[in-house]
Amino acid sequence: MTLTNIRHDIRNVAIIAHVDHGKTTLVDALLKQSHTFRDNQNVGTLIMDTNDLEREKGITILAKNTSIRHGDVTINIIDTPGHADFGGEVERVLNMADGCLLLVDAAEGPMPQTRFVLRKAFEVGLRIIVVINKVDRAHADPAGALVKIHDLFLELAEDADQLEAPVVYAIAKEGRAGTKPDELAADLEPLFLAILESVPAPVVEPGGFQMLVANRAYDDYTGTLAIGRISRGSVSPGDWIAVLNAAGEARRAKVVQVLVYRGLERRPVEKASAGDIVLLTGLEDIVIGDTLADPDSPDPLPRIAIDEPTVRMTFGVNTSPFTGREGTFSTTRQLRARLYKELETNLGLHVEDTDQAERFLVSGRGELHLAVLIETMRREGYEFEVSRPEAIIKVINGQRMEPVERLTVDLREEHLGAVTEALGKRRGEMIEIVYDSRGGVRLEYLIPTRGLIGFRNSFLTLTAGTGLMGSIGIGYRPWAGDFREQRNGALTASSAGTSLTFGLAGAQERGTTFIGPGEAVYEGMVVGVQKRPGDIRVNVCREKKQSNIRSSTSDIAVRLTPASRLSLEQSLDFLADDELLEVTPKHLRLRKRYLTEVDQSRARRLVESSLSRNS
Ligand SMILES: Nc1nc2c(ncn2[C@@H]2O[C@H](COP(=O)(O)OP(=O)(O)OP(=O)(O)O)[C@@H](O)[C@H]2O)c(=O)[nH]1
Ligand SMILES: [Mg+2]
Repeated sequence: MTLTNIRHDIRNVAIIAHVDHGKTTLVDALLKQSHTFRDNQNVGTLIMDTNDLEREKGITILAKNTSIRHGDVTINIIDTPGHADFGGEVERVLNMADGCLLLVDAAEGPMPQTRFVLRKAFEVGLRIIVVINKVDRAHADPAGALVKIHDLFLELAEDADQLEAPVVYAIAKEGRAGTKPDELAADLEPLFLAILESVPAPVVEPGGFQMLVANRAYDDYTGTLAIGRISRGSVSPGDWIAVLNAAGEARRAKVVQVLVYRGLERRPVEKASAGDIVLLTGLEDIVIGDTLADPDSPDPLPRIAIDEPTVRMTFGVNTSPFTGREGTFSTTRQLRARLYKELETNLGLHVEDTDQAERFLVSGRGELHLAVLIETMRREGYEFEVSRPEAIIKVINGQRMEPVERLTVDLREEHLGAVTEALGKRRGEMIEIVYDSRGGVRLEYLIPTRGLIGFRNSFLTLTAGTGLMGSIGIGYRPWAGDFREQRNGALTASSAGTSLTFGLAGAQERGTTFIGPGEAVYEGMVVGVQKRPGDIRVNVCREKKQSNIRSSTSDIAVRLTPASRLSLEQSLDFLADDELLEVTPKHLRLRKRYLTEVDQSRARRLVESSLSRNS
């Protein structure tokens, strides 16, 4: 008998890439071609993007498992999100895999998140298959993309072995792949072969049961599910195991069910062994990162390392005059409990109490990471208020340090001047500029995270909606110095009431309005943005004076420009330091932190007196 065993019947593969390079589309095709569905079953596209927000935004937010059969082999697949803000999801699940498919869009080439996920894959020691996807795109340049991927490998590989990676070309959307870009098979068989040949079959360590909890799910019938890959031994329903937590304590628990993934389903099994990816029920109070082990050999596995958050904001109890009207959950206790509960599964997130009982500091990996939490909570019925997102500044060895990102921008040459000027003002430092033959330019920047907060809106305006940008945190650098970015002033409601066409028309003479007629407003609510810096108060509830005399002009209907409604992310981008966003299940309302002029001047006096005291 050999001491180690190899599970030739299994391959565990993660799919990693920059956002939108086609991961979930490829999983669709892998599922369909492995006959997971009945022939007449209509499963649609982006099958794995199952939650509502993923469907609406067209992006993957949570990493998910599925499993297919190819011949005698079970291929466990882990789909991951490509957006940098959800990088924590990628870090969390890579330990379940032995290999990964690194997808790269043939037209875009490697992007910032390609670098991040490849580095993480190397760190975990995964074998990599490069998949150059979307070779059907108009400006696809598979050869050019491959050269850049090689450069990236040379830069990131930790040992020479890692430089060897097979390359497969694909059109995920059509479910086709091949080893040459212009000779694709009619199906994904070449990719299946590459997986079977290049992804190592799991090695089974001898010894008692051991598994790291990489994910957690919840089911009304079975309760909490602990998800992970068995690294040693085997497990069966009814087994007693030890749960080893972060504090190094062990407690005993009994496994009720052992489930494995089959396509989109979970199937109970009588036994699962090292190499299998399983879901275990019956274990309450499990935290991601815990080790489950044989009680006779309770050896903990290293907990999952996750990069630190870089952006934070406060979540507070709703203090607007409308508080308690629209949400089901609006108290400090409910808000606090919900935020801390999120930490159980959202590994990239931090939550802290503040010196004010009704405010919490929530830190994440980027604006979108926090925006998704806000949107999820409002859909659950919570109402609260949030402050402007800010970069997390640290003092390291007495020096003020701030998070810096590597930014990649693709734009048309005619927008180059405007964008480089805007990035320069935000302390961006250009490190590379590449012109292509079609009038496109790619820029690489190092830029403080601070400079990117609120930049996306202006970037889209500066490039007339044609620009692409992606960034990824690269760590802390010395503070790059102050910069002032002046937003135009807010139009704030001067009194409470219901907005009227006449009043809004008056406001529109001063700028753009965010609300339409017939909406409830309160004093200090931000109802629009004016054309220059400095807030102005407007009475959007003003009625037209009634007069008995019909004049030829007074009856001319007032024409309103439709309200320009801000989405959640646009609202977060818009916020100034002295403003808050009120979030309820029904509305997003921008407001001044201090609603009335009296409160504003009192707050200003307080700041001034504390400044003069400190000076
Ligand atoms: N032309 C072309 N488009 C593709 C191909 N594969 C995927 N797409 C399209 O690319 C877009 C993004 O695809 P997704 O599968 O959602 O990308 P993803 O990598 O899962 O994105 P995230 O999970 O958000 O990181 C979709 O509109 C797909 O239809 C392809 O081979 N060719
Ligand atoms: Mg996806």
